[in-house]
Amino acid sequence: GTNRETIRTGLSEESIRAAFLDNLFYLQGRFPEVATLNDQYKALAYTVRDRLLHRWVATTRAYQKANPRTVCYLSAEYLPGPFLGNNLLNLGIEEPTRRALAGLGIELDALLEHEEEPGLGNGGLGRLAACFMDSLATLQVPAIGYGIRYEFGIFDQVIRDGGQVETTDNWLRFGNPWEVRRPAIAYDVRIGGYTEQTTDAQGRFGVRWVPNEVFNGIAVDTAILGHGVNTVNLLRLWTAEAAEGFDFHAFNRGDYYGAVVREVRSETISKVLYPNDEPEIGKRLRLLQQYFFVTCSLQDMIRIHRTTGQPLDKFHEKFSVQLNDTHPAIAVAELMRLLVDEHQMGWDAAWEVTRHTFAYTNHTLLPEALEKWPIPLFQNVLPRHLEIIYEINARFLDEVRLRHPFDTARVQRMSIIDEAPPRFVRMAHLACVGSFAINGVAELHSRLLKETVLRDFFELWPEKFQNKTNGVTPRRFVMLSNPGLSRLLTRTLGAGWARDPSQLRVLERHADDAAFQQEWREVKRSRKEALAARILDRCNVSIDPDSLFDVQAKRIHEYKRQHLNVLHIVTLYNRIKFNPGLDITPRTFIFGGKAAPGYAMAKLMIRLINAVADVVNRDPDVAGRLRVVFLPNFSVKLGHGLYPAADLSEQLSTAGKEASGTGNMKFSMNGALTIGTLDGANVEIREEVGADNFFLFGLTAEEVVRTLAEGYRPWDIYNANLELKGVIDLIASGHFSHGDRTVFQPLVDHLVWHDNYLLLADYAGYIACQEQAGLTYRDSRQWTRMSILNVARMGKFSSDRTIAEYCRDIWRAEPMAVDV
Ligand code: DL6
Repeated sequence: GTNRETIRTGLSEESIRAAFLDNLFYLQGRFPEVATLNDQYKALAYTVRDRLLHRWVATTRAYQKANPRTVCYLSAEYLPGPFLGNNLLNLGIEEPTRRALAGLGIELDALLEHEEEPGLGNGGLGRLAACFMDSLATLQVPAIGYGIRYEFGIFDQVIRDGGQVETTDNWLRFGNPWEVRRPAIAYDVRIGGYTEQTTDAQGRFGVRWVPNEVFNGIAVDTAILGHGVNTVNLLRLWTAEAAEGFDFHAFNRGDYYGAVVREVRSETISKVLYPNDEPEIGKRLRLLQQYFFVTCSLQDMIRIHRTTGQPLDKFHEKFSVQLNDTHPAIAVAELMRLLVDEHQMGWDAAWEVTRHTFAYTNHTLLPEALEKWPIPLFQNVLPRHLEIIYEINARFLDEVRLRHPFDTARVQRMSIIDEAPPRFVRMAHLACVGSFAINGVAELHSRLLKETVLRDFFELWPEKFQNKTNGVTPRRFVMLSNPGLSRLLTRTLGAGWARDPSQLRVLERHADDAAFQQEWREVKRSRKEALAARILDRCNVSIDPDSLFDVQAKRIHEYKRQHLNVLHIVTLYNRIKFNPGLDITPRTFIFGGKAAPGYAMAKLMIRLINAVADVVNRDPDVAGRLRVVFLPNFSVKLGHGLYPAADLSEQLSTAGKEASGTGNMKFSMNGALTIGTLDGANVEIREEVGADNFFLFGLTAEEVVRTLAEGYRPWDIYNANLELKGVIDLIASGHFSHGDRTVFQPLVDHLVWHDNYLLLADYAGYIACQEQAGLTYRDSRQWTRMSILNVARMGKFSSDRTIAEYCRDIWRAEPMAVDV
């Protein structure tokens, strides 16, 4: 007896099984005997989505009624990871679902494994946006995440002959059961053309923008359910389409083909994610993408605001809009345009609304990563916005001059326009001028922002500057990825820790308890075995679960220094070769991460890792002591298996370069110890877990600056440290490249002559610290104690804490419970 109601919403095993069969039959025209794995996956996904929609409608109704203040997160990237497992977890129906499927002879884990995740981001910035969406819903804060529905996300990485090869990520190939397309929610997006002065009937001047292209942005929605609550917030991603009937000129001339080609062009806007974690200087399509999703999102907010019956000069009371880095910073000019040109608001009133609407998060100090657009390109794509930016800038620079008379250098430095030919629009400056709050993503980063890249702005508006240390969601990164640890935590502490991770502190009492330690090690051991099985399957390398799993997983970048890790591996290799009986802690080094396709040095680093792996893994002299694995195509999903299995987490960035890091948090929350520099959030992690439970090495950010200023000479270090010299010479000799001395020469030359990221300066300290870590690992009681204390003290790094701070200090947003 399963009625319609329970088929759509029921949470019992029987309802879920009936719903699954119903969806298999009516949505896909399949029955169990012929259903493929993908059919089964989709039938289950739709079953879960029905249960989300139920809560989604309830949430929308509640928001419509109460008209709460709403957070809008504007981000060009989201990396949500697979949805199925997370939604089952947040609905609390994993067990009945498992049983419902088992009754049909289907294994839930096979369906979970089948899901292809949306790789709509490059790394930390996109994953942070996804953690924030999870926490906003869990904290029951009304919020919308706006972004781009890229048809092709981050490329798939294949390792061929030791090097990275990119293949297209076709994540929509088998359809995406989680999204709901909303053809009725569509907005015009104009591009190019020119502007002209207008006069209305009352004789008032205005500006008309005559574009030379118009296309549409269509909303595609995904429900984001909080954990253990009914709140479902919206992730609204825009997809581009040809505007119906726009190209009537072509049609009138009978140019059917031309019109269709235009359609192809407009759809390329949301076609592919730029795979670089640094800006694409001068890439017209990238600017189009940014403007495209920003204008659709702001038009959508204005539409929503108007349904409340409130006037537009109260827009900033309804919405708080967070700019996730400068990618959406054009929003400052676009909101001005919408208010002034389209809604006839006066400039001053519009500016009051605009500067109270936006807040800006900076995610990098790297000067090469600060976005700027050449004026000729900008003018060509967004002529009206350039005029608006000039006006904003003129008024802003008057304010600077008033405050600092005669300081023309300062005016030039702060201008939104960089006057160096061909002249550029500086997006970070636009974001600072148009925002009421500016924040960095870890204490150190926020301090350095104020002292370096945004110093002038800090001097002008100190009250705007804040810090919001990043966090990660313990639902996905502990409960979902590490069910064994979660069960142990819940058995020991009760179930409250995932929502209130300060409760984890109680674990400190068990840190020395032998029986508890034993259970702790068994959990870690089982995750290491699972990872070993996956690595055998994927990479055909067998690894020993008793060895120390030493893991570095993140984008490949010189500043993140994966090659410093390699120098350590080769150091150990040399030590064993010179001293075959050497008694060292057996280690398995595991790497994961993608390199930007155009970043030659990063690709060479991947080549080096694989080359060293090849030689080390084949050398019987080091067998049983050293293993090296490069896990291809790192993703959120692979992370689920990696964080819980790690013993040691490598966080090696040159101090002052990593804004925060969030992988560092995921590892430590799963009981890995960190070896790291005083950089980004490492500083705060060490503060929380205690200096005794963290392997620290390396120069401080201040020492890095001083060392470089004093005329750094890596060549001298190379010559002074015989062991280091031996390592570098071995790489240069062709030992890892079949005798070819040219392959790694650019990397080696760079290290001994330039070494901008100070690997050689930090080498000796790193090696000594690694030795300490290796020795500590042998004392399994000591290691386990440190591991327990890490987990016990990582509560601060839940993204719930981060979001609560944003709500309190920036967004002035409050929770609102939803009933179903
Ligand atoms: O804030 C999230 C994440 C930080 O944890 C990383 O340290 C930082 O490198 C990353 N920043 C970027 C830069 N993108 N841009 N622009 O991805 O942000």
